[in-house]
Amino acid sequence: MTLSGAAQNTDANSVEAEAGALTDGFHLVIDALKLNDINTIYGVPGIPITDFGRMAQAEGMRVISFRHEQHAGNAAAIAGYLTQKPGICLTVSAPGFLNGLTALANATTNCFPMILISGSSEREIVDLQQGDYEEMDQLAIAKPLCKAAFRVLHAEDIGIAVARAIRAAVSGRPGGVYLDLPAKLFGQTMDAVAGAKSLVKVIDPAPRQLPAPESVARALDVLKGAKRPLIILGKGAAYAQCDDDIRALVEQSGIPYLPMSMAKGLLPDDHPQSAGAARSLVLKESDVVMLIGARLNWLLSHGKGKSWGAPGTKQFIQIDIEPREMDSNVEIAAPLVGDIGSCVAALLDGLGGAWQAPPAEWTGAISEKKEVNLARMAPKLQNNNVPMDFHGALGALRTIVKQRPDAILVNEGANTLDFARSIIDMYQPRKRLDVGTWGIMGIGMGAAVAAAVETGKPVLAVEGDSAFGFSGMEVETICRYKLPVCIVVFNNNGIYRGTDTNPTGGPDVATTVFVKDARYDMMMQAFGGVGVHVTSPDELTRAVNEAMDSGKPTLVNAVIDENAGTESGRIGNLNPQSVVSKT
Ligand code: ADP
Ligand code: TZD
Ligand code: MG
Repeated sequence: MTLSGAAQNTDANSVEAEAGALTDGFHLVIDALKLNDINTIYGVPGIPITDFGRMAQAEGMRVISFRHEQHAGNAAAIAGYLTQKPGICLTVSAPGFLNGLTALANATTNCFPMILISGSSEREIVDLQQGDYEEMDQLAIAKPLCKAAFRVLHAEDIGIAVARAIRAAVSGRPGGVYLDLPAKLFGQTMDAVAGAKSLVKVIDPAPRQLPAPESVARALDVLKGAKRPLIILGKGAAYAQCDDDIRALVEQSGIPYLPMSMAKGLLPDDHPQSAGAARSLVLKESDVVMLIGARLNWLLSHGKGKSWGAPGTKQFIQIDIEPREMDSNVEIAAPLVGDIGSCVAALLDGLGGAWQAPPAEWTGAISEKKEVNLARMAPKLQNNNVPMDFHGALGALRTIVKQRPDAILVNEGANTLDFARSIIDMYQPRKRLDVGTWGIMGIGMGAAVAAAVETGKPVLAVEGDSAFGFSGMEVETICRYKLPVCIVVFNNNGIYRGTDTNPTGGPDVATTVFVKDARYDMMMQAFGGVGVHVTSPDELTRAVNEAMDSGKPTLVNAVIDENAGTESGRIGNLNPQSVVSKT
């Protein structure tokens, strides 16, 4: 990764200073970030960080101002995921900080490196609770929600604090870090030469962590004993950026693999070894499962229960940098603790010539199942119904993504998410950004902005109408920075469906229903972007292709049959049921 650079840390000599000149807290923070190759800030201005943002821009940093801190924070998290450098989110004190905190907690949950930098009010007043402007003990509140939290009181400590924040965010299991900068710190001055010397360029911020040889041997033993092996690739594997080795391991071992949603495209979804279209079969029938950067959380039914077949019939190998992840839900027969790059390289080394590909019975059964499922799906994806159903609309987008494999897909919603995840194939690593571990709504526009800013590639955001609403105001941000983002709102008049009614027959509409036939496209037009209203898959195809060719900020309001969705998409089983009443 770029942060580590050459090992030329010593005295921060890349920041030059004139003898006798002064520097201050503002400039030391900026210089500390730049020294560590961090050149982009996502935030919202206000007291006490308005001037900091201005100065950062004046010093050549890219400062992207949002309309709400949560979306700036989500952008920072996605920037971290895409680049392996911590994304920076900058907020004002108390309320701005709290708005950013959701994103910080979400980043930590997803193992994305980011740093939330918030201005804060004066320590003396906060600690005596004397009612300062936006008073809050932010450090204490942030601590349980992130990997590490630091406060800086003296300008000469800024260099080391930024270095610690960077290292905490990206080393080991990546996550969110909070950096508390009280207003007074920014104005503190110090000798510029001493200031430059106080900065730290982090050497090797995310050191390789090699797996123990005996752990590698154990993992290979378990793998070799398998009759029905399966590899599960998670977003940790995508984050690790060792794409070629992962592909080599899958292909040389001949083992079928299942990508978790953000690992789609790490190998192309049309790869012959992909078991994506035979998910239930492989989860149930496999006898050895190797997890690479994927946790056995709710997304994998905790490795237990019906979806995994009879208890005790499966052995797990798990590759993860976090030792405490092992045995979190079920026994891990072969824990392989280390960074994915090193672990996969060690396994590749150990496969050697004696490796036997999995039995044809197993791979054949998977291929058969895939064919049946894909053949069943194909005609649905080609329907040209008006109003559109999810299959017809997503069939159109699936073709567009196939033709534009380097575009980044952002995806959130319930039905809009669940159907898109299985219907839209991905072809390149780290091209799919979605609701992640929490299944959180509201990541959409932050993720879209960061994807465009960090990669310069076109972005296609496929959004449920509810999901879009959580960050919808950021269409102004997208227009303001003229980002190549095409948003498609799957407008089914509400959450899951637009058809619910108020059980009392009273004047309020049902809790899941929105204004009928809303024109989200006009929101984009309000800020000078392109807004298009479409009702058929053909119109949708035309509008999205046009947007992606032009690179102009575009919002396509795609009318979806309000009857088409199901409750909670595909996770309705997680809803608690009342035994008393059923409405
Ligand atoms: P998914 O949701 O795709 O299943 P998770 O977020 O549950 O993925 O799991 C990602 C896992 O990857 C985490 O347990 C994290 O510790 C691990 N991880 C992240 N980066 C690395 C890395 N470079 N090396 C090893 N493990 C990693
Ligand atoms: N709030 C947050 C922050 N995250 C959530 N996941 C939810 C609320 C609950 N929720 C879901 O899990 S999906 C969803 C909500 C509100 C919206 C689904 O409606 P949609 O998608 O319009 O986005 P479909 O296509 O109509 O199903
Ligand atoms: Mg909806």
